[in-house]
Amino acid sequence: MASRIAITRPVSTSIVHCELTHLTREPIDYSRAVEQHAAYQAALAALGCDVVSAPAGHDFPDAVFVEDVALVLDELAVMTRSGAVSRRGEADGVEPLLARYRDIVRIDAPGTLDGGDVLRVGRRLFVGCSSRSNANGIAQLRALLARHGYEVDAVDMRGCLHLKTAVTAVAENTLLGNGACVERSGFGNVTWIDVDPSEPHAANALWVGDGVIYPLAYARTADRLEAAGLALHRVDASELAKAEGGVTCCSLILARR
Ligand code: CIR
Repeated sequence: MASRIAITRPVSTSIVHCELTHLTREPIDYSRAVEQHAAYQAALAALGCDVVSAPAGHDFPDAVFVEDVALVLDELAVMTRSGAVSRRGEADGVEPLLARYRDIVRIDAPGTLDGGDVLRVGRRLFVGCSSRSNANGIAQLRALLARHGYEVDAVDMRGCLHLKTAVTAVAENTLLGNGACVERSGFGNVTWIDVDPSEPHAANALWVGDGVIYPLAYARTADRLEAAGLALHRVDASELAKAEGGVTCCSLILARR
């Protein structure tokens, strides 16, 4: 039995109707997206996760982006409330599965929060002030987690959908980021790796155990990560990238307790 569980969710047949904020709509090849998602699940398994799938939510175009519906910590899971109204029903398909592994608490109206806006660095949670996560949602998160010893810091960001579009953790206390979207000084005393300037969308990487799942599209930033000694598992994530999704978005990673 693996020490981690990765919760994923199938690509919805309605994915072409996904939310888009910063991208222009392009055709998405559903079969190709499904194949790429399967390869992503295989990468999670190769990195030591038991991969479990929540039931498909074909009525919800963005359901594959399961990261956004919850924040999972060792102590509990927080069901979020997306700032995108079209995504609010997604949680119903994931919560019963998550409840097998964690006690559940939730963000209530008028708060909004997307999991993609929450970056954990040890006991600090950085939360992007975005179109999806508002001040009330961030304040609720702070109140829910204070008793578990987490500090919650709101982070200003610009020009990107979620905080983790702009910055992700790639190793202990090590962040990969795009300084055009976030101020690196806001993240304290960490090792910071900049994306290559020619690859502004390259900051979304998924650190799992000893490896990092990373898109094939960003060769120059991949070179920087490998030069820093990181073991990359490269995946083709091009179809879901057209839906403004990256590699963190398609799973919830839980330590098995
Ligand atoms: C959305 O706009 O909600 C989806 N089309 C993409 C969500 C990507 N999720 C993430 O970055 N955590």
